[in-house]
Amino acid sequence: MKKEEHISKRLKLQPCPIGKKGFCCKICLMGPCRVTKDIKGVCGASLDLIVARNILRFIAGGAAAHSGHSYHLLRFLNKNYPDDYIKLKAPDYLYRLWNKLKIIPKVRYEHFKDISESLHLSTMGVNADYKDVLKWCMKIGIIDGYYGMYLATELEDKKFGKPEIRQAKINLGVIKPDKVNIAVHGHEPMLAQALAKEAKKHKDINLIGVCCTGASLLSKQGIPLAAHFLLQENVISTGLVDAMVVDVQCIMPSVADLCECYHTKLITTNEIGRIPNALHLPIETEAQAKAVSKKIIQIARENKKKRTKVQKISRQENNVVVGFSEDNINIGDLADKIKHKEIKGIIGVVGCVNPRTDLQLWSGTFKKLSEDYIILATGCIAFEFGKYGLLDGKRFFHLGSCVNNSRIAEIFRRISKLLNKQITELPFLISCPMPITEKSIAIGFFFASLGVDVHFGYPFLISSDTKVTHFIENTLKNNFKSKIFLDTNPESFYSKIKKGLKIYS
Ligand code: BF8
Repeated sequence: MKKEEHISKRLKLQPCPIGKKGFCCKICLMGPCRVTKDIKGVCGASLDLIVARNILRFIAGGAAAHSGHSYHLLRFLNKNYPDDYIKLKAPDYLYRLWNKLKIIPKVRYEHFKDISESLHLSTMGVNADYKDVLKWCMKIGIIDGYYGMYLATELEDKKFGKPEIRQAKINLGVIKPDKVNIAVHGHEPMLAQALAKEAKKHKDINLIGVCCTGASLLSKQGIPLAAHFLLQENVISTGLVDAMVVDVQCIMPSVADLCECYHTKLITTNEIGRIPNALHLPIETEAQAKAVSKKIIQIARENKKKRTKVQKISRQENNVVVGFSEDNINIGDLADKIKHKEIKGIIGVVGCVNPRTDLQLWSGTFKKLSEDYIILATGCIAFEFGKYGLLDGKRFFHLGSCVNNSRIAEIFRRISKLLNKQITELPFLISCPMPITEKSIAIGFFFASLGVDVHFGYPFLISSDTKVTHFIENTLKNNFKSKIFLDTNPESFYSKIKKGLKIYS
């Protein structure tokens, strides 16, 4: 079968309806067990236990990715972080609560052990108490927030600078036919930043971003962002991209297939991110990043001569305002607006753009909600807002990549401090309307631990009426004063949120 045909067939794959609900246990080889409320797994695991374990394993995957990101940065920069990192970053009252609940790591690098333990306890025959498993979900959510997102954001800001507010361009139109186009894709900025520095010296080089490596360059240097997750294949199928340089996370294995259909040279740069037939140029130090950047420019320049299949696909370009952070957004003004009820609240819209959802409808929903709410956006969904002309820096604020969700948490923390309230007492909401990855679920649990209600718009293992659903919608409130809820219908979500936050409480 031709590769192009294979790609179109992929899009028709339907998800397993049982797995989608979280009702499938494939932790041991007596299964996979497809359980119901009445039928337990072969080992006797109940539906609730299986759903809870599946959620925990999802969050562990997300926290491992974010913590791996910050660990790679620490290694690259030859740095360490304080043992009491969470104590330094979290509000005191939350730190005391988490301490009481015994859900925070205390020893340096203990978070990796906790992620490992979460896999251990959710393996067959260890923890059979679904409520305790869900407590671990909160613990790993906190780890994701601080040892993943906060730490990565802080290290990146210190090394590569804080974002600056500026006009910039996004979408496939930033790929220039007359230039050598090099796309950087993934999440970690170490090689991308070195390449950005090097590319500046060459007039014929057009550096463009994809996904969160791109969102990070966009917010810090205004480097054009060509695509979010869903458009990554389109970047290659323009036939204009001479090298695609990838690091880790959200790189579809299909990009390798597409690079075989076009002239694009695929280059992997992280030791854990290998792709068959790609050129592997791993970097671990600044000197290596510099040397590899020079080499990539040479390779891409040579490769431009091999362009054969330039496609006439729509390559739109959108103007956006980017570069917001917890330091340059007007926190005092936001606090005042909340206090005087000039806005109904702030919604952090985070995460991915899932092709199984209606992207346009969700974007339209947040556009309507922006009449009453300030919208803080990160990651792929921020790109999607930019496509619809919403990233104006007035009602919609672009805060960077997905690890930069810590900026949203920090803005919530600072506003609550200014208003002398707890985070949970203020009209804040996190919405992840179109999640794809494990990371987006981990992010949701992190915000729930801060006392913020969290909305998911696509069923991720909590789609049905189980005790787990009830627990995360109701029992979380006892300790964390937050809830995690599902609403897959943009219209019903809109009409509920329109009335004001905490409507679900
Ligand atoms: O971390 S929004 S598809 S690119 S996971 Fe991935 Fe989702 Fe995009 Fe960035 Ni975040």
